[in-house]
Amino acid sequence: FVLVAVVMVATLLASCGPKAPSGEALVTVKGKIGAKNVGETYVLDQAAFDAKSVELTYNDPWMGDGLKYKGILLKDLITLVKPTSDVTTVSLVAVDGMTLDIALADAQNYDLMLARWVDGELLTEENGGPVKLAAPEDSKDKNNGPIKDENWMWWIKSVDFK
Ligand SMILES: Nc1nc2c(c(=O)[nH]1)N[C@H]1C(S)=C(S)[C@@H](COP(=O)(O)O)O[C@H]1N2
Ligand SMILES: [Mo]
Repeated sequence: FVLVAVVMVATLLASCGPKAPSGEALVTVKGKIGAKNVGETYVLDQAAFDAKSVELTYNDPWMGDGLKYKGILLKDLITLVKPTSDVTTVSLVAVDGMTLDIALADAQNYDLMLARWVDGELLTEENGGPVKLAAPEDSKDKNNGPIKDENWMWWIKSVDFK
């Protein structure tokens, strides 16, 4: 009982306490990024996703066609963090070690999304969350684009401009 009481009081205190200045990092952006106010790394937390996300419809090769994914477009992230002029590659890294290199030009030309929601629900670990890659039809290799079905990368933890 004492343990339960201590946990309850601690939970209550934590919920009343001051909010941390920045939430837990969902995705860390790093590498050669140039925006003066950004610094060496740029953290995308839930507040960033709330503020910068757009919703678009994608045909997901694994979860089905016509799904509304909402998240931050890589092209918008590029505008935000301003990679230096020698950057050629946007490298996505997942918690399981999977890495996907995307040409910077492709990231600028297609609506590639760091997706946080599907059909209005936060992504779960089971369906690739907290953040996964969503790719539009015109970027798919069957339409001569750069993205293969297996490039729909789950559990993205960082974006590295190289
Ligand atoms: N992070 C991460 N994303 C990934 C993969 C992976 O191994 N790690 N595999 C890809 C492949 S090859 C497939 S087939 C799909 C579906 O994965 P599943 O077979 O586990 O459902 O996820 C893709 N995204
Ligand atoms: Mo696969």
